[in-house]
Amino acid sequence: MTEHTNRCGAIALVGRPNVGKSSLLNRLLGQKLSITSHKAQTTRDAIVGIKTRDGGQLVFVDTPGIHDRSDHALNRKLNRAARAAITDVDLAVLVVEAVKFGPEDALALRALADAHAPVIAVINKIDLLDHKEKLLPFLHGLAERHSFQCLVPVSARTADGLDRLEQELLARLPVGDNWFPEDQLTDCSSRFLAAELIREQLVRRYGDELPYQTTVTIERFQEEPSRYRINALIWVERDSQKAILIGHRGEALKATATAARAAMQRLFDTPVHLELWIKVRKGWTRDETALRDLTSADARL
Ligand SMILES: Nc1nc2c(ncn2[C@@H]2O[C@H](COP(=O)(O)OP(=O)(O)OP(=O)(O)O)[C@@H](O)[C@H]2O)c(=O)[nH]1
Ligand SMILES: [Mg+2]
Repeated sequence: MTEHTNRCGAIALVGRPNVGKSSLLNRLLGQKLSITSHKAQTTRDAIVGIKTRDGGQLVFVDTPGIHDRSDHALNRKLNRAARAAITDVDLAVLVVEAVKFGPEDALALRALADAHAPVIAVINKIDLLDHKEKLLPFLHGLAERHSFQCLVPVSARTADGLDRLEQELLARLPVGDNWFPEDQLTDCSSRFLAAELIREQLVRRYGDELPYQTTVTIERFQEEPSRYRINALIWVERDSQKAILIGHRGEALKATATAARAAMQRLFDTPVHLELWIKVRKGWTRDETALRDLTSADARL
């Protein structure tokens, strides 16, 4: 009986911004799916990543970082998206950074405790620890904050600890058939993923220069026999931001497009023709309606 047991369930990756939730997902999947950067609040929507292996299927939900800023409509939307993703999962992973635990980590833990999901604590970035002996007291402190299922130190960068994490996760999922075909990576549409890969370049290149992150919509996504033809719009708030993104003689925009196109070709495994345009729309990060219009167009399938 036991050797044929198959398990399947949803696992939310939750934590404050920048702890490495999306990096962890990509490393677990063995494929870059969710965008990452050194800037906080890179992930904006719940992203589903599916890992099928011997013994079952792990359906991960990467979530926006939970934070304590509610000044912008966008900030409120990110917290709502993270909390919504927690409500319906079989298991949650609280991702924290070794050896840091601050008010936003506490906020994320509280959201998980409120949702009554069983929680595994993952302590990421152990590769950065200069003194490994700092880890044990940190684990003890963490264990006192919540009755975690278990605590697993890992590094998304080096993959240290990830085999154990996967085993701990799978063992706690409900017995049942797989939800998705074994070769399916995500339920996100290719349009959505294309927009994300453009946004990744913007966050990485201009995260420090633009006062707030920009958004991207896909105007055209055509799957031709030999390539994908993609036209995308980058929305910014001011003409000065548009000028930064275009750069001298369009060089900056060209570099952004080239990098995004390369990432798309890797993910879609097909040649991509990409056209990027920039439009100015004032005040969208503060305006709930504009935000809905802009972010719903490229939602998942
Ligand atoms: N050294 C080290 N860096 C890591 C590790 N995991 C992630 N990072 C880095 O941490 C930064 C944030 O990673 P993300 O995966 O984007 O973090 P996130 O938690 O998804 O962030 P938000 O989407 O903003 O909530 C990036 O610069 C990563 O390269 C790790 O194990 N070790
Ligand atoms: Mg993320």
